[in-house]
Amino acid sequence: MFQLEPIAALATAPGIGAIAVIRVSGEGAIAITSRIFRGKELTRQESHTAHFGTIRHANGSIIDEVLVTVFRAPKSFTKEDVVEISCHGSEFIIQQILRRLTQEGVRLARPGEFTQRAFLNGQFDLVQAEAVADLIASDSEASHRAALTQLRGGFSRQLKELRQQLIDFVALVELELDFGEEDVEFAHRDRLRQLMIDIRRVLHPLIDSFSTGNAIKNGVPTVIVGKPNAGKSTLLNALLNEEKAIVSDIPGTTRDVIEDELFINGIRFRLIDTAGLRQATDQIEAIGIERTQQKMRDAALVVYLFDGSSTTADELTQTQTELQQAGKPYLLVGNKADLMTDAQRASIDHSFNEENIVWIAARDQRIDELKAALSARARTDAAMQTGSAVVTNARHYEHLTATDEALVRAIHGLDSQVTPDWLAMDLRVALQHLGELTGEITTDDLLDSIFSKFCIGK
Ligand SMILES: Nc1nc2c(ncn2[C@@H]2O[C@H](COP(=O)(O)OP(=O)(O)OP(=O)(O)O)[C@@H](O)[C@H]2O)c(=O)[nH]1
Ligand SMILES: [Mg+2]
Repeated sequence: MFQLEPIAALATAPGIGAIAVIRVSGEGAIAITSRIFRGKELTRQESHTAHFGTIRHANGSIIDEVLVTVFRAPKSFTKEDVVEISCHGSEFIIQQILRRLTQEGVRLARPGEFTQRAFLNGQFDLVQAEAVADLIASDSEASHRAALTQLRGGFSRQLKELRQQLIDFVALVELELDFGEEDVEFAHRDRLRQLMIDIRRVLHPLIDSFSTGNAIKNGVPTVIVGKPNAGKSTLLNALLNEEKAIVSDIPGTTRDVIEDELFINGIRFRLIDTAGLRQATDQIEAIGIERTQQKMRDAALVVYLFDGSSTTADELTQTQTELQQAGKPYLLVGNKADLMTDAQRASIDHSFNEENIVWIAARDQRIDELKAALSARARTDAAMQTGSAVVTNARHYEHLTATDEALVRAIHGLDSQVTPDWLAMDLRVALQHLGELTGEITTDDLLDSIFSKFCIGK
């Protein structure tokens, strides 16, 4: 296996820790480490073995006691010779060891360079390489699950196979071109159409999953709306457990949108408190209400909060109709349950027997039922539930949609019996996008832009 020049970097987080790991990869990694290590001769050790010893300055004085693990090509992360030096987690020791390595001809690694080598040596495809970065950055159960699914092959394996079949067809279509005027058809049109339909069937759930993917990465945008004084700001504060928004009994207190993040059962929500909906009394309030409406349009979920002690069932029915017309998923949440009698509550529940109303008392922190309802809503999203592949990356999304558009054009071309050269052109576009997606087609610029977003040592 071809190996590139040796590189090294700290693989663990910078700062003080019990142990730090320095990774060395590339041609001569084992021999070079052996030169600065006193213990067993590393070049004679088997792959996947760990050895205790010391790292020394050129003059023989000890820098640290370490444990060195040897991985021989191609059975390593990068598929090159790799050595991992576990030393004590001191900034000073780490710098000394890295300096010793560079004195012996090792270069300091660029961000993502280990993963880039692993990709170039065929350890995994581009989607999986990008999943490594996502996995490191994952900060919730949902984002962790999405990254792990991608790392383990996710959607790219399936797309690669379909792309291969499409390549075979394109070759046949292009063969037809060689016969110019003669009316020959090597590529079976019905089978080609079926293949394109099959590919689109794989693409669509992935394209649709992007909004879920976005929600996993950036939080489910959840907007709290309702009439003034319903208790929206009180609810935001209760959920966040901090006095984020001003609360008062003056209707129209909140004028602007207030946002913050919250994790509920491993799902990230982006909560948005808004100005109460009513006929505005001044210009500033009018702007605030316009913003509320904009946030409602952008949200994935609308929490409609009403004051249960002063809202009639008829008013609520009217609100419900409006929410249904807006076409957004919503939750009806009755606040100030503490001010209501059981009979009052039962009467509203009764007129809404088809739909559950979540009852809370935001001021008293009685909001558990709402928390459960929020996470249940997010989890009913099929992709989050089953752990099926979810597209979280805008680059993937763009290639998926571009592939789909090219296939639509090609199918349309088949229907109107375009000439093989037109057909071949659209198919080539689809192949190009599929190839760039999985990394079968790459450019240096693309790789640099992807891997430079990684951290050093990865
Ligand atoms: N009794 C009772 N009062 C509540 C409850 N939640 C909120 N309030 C009171 O209702 C009043 C209005 O609360 P806010 O949170 O400011 O209402 P809002 O919906 O943000 O109002 P605007 O910002 O004006 O649209 C305040 O006096 C709160 O203390 C509750 O669960 N029970
Ligand atoms: Mg408010």
